[in-house]
Amino acid sequence: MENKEIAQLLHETADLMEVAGEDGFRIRSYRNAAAVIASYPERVADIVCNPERKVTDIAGIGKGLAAVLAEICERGSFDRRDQMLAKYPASALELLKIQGLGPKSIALLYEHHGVRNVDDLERLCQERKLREMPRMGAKLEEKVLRSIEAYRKSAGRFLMSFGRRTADELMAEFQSLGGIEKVEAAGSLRRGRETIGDLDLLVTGPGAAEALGRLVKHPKAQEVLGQGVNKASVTFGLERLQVDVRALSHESFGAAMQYFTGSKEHNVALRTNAIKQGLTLNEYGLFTLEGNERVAGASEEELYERLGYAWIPPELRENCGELEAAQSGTLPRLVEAGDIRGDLHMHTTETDGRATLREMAEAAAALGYEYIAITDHSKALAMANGLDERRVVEFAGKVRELNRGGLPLHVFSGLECDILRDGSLDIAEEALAELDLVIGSVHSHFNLEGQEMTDRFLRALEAPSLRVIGHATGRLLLQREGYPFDFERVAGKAAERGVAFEINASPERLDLPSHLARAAKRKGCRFAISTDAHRPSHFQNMRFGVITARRGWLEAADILNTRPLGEFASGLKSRKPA
Ligand code: DGT
Ligand code: CA
Ligand code: CA
Ligand code: ZN
Repeated sequence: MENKEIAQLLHETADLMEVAGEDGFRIRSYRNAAAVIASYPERVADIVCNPERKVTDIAGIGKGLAAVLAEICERGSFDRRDQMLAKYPASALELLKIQGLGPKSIALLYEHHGVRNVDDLERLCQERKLREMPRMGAKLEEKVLRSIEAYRKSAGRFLMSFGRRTADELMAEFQSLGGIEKVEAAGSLRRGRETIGDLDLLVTGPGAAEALGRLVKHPKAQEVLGQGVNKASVTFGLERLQVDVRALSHESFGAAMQYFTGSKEHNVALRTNAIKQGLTLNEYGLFTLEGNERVAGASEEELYERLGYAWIPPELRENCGELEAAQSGTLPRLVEAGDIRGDLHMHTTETDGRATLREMAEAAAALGYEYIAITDHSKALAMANGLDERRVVEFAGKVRELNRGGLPLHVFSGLECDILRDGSLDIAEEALAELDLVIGSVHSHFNLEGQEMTDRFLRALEAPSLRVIGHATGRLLLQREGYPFDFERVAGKAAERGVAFEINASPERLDLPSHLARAAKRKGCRFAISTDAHRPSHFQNMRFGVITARRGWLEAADILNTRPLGEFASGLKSRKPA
């Protein structure tokens, strides 16, 4: 069992105990252990099974938890969890994901109205009975109904990063079987959507049939949904992500990649165009309507070419103008991971990051970056020990000092400065002027009306030192919708003021969303793709930011951190980014 799976069992149990109103100490110890295990560098299950190791040597794991872990590794559950599940069904867990309801309310609704799942809760709201409960009211009832709708939209979907990890794991296993000519991910993962519904893998080669067998017998396969000669489907891992694997002949591989990459809308438009040319397109190839002769199929390139299109990067295949552009030779040259020369948003032990300034700088240098900006939090984020004016000035000095220490990259001093409710920045302009790069972010008062939020951003954009707007919509994928505001107006002003939008590459944010990045580009905006790293390993998330930028049709020239150091530095000084 993987660390993440163990952590999930502990969290789940803690959630249910919270619903049951149990003693907080036990709940906290489960949650702490879950956090420790989730980020532990070794497989904790291996330590549990190894008689020569002691799991209690891990900080945060005591005797009680060691027994729990032994039970989990033996039978995939533990006593306390089973007891809780007997009391509250697993479906009660999804109620905790509805914004506006805490564990106490859920317990109350369960006891008084037998609410056991989201459907029950929705019915209760529609019958206007939630508002009659003590301290709940009509406003909460409306909020809960809205949250249910948002929850349903995201239910059963997974973060792109999780899909990528699972795909990489399975693809490596298939490769190791031998006889695999190609194995690739298609579907929404290949298109770089921020969330995926299921995973679509394609294999070809003499070992392809064996790969299907490997999938259905995989130790992490929970349920086999289907198994045929050319296709197998399972639910995978505790998350029960659906994985479809298809085996194809060499001559059909390109056509299958094209078909199963989608999107459906893109494919429908492409097929319609094929028919106009007397051709028919399916997952096996491109054929003549009369005579059914194969004209293409082994590669996507030949298929698009035969239909009169340039090859279209998967990120653009949403039928949003890419087919027209591919016909007229006007596709953008999308930014690539290799174009990125620095990371412009990260945190250190100065505030809530896990590594020091120097450790972050060295880790970034090891990735080959030419520069980074270190942008810790400002004082409004007291919980994160945000910097006040005095510490901001000191911090700028520390960074100057660091740059004198012979690092192989340049460090810019920065700040992720809170945009307060009224749109003013949290730190006085005098102190901000000491820094190279100020990002402005919203971290509070998410519930403003659209107009007020728009005014808040418009005012923030007046601040002389502001260079970038951080994670502009505030969305948290699968958890929280972004707050509403007039994006077009804010983007218009950002372009005028020479303020760039961040594309936050953290997999649970991917903010700006790609459609807004495209809209902002049309307004003349520039962008920064940044990871918001809180530890060196987070630098790896850059790829997800780049994919999001590509889905927004962005080119290297649109993105500040593709500039060579000198050009980037003079752009910061001259205010108008080049
Ligand atoms: P997802 O899994 O919800 O994140 O989204 P996709 O795009 O991966 O959708 P999925 O897994 O249902 O199908 C993969 C691709 O296969 C899809 O993008 C287009 C193609 N496809 C599947 N079913 C159909 C269909 O009925 N008609 C057409 N034209 N294409 C289909
Ligand atoms: Ca899919
Ligand atoms: Ca699928
Ligand atoms: Zn932030």
